[in-house]
Amino acid sequence: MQALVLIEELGSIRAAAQSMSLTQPALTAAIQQLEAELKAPLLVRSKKGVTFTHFGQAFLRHAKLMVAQSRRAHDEMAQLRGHWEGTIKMAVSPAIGLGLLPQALKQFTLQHSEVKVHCRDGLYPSIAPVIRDGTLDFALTPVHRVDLESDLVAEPLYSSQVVIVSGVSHPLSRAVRLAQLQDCAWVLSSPSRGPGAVIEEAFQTHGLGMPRVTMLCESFLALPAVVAASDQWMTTMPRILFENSPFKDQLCIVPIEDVLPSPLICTVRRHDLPLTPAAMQLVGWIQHFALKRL
Ligand code: TSU
Repeated sequence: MQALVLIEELGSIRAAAQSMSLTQPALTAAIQQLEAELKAPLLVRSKKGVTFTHFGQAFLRHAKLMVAQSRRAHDEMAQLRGHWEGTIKMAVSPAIGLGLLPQALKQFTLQHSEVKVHCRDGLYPSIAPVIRDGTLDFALTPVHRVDLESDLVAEPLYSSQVVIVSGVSHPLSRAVRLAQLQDCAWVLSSPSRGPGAVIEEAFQTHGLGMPRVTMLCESFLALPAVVAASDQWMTTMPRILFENSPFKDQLCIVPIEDVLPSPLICTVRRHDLPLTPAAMQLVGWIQHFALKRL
């Protein structure tokens, strides 16, 4: 199962075998044995590489969950014995990555330097599949609680402050009402249901119909640069991202007086996968710094 997960992650049987310190023929034989047991082909090998069959894809969903569960079980047993080791896998929104995470990680690693932390960018709902398949222990991301899928749980941390941002020479960079921005071209930083689409909600609340979205830029590294380079686009971003942007000189906050939605940042995890003690401690530090902000 571990091998199948690695084959998908690394894209080849050879790379998976190498990462498991096995020879390629040994790994191929193990997979053939599994295929015989399951009476179904899992992989198609060709000169171009390896792909998963329909059976393989179905089996991979179980394999991912079991591999992740087994990692958590080992980590939890070690941590309960007082050996603080293992891995925490998480995703964070940009506001968390720039705000609470650095302080929380500093405190956490002072106590538990042997626990590895894997951290990646991610927003709900795009991140939901990798929480669901067990790849991630949790994500720190805005969620509309009414919108949360039933196999996940969300615990609120704090509300993120959103600002509307344009390039300094955008003709409407000094606008004060949302209605003035009705004909603007918008760059969204996430699809609908994600926090990058708050402008859709804001327009609806103010009876303005839908904003004219001309670009979806899901990279928060590229977003400030893209908007700074043009006098055409408006976007929304967490205030902390604007404040820390290397393009801040070429950007400005549009001083809109209408109230904008404040996405509620939550800890999101599978409802049936409790956090390991180490993951709980890291979340505890994040909650600690979130409370200090209130
Ligand atoms: S954040 O999730 O709070 O970082 C966030 C991202 C994007 C937008 C608002 C808030 C537009």
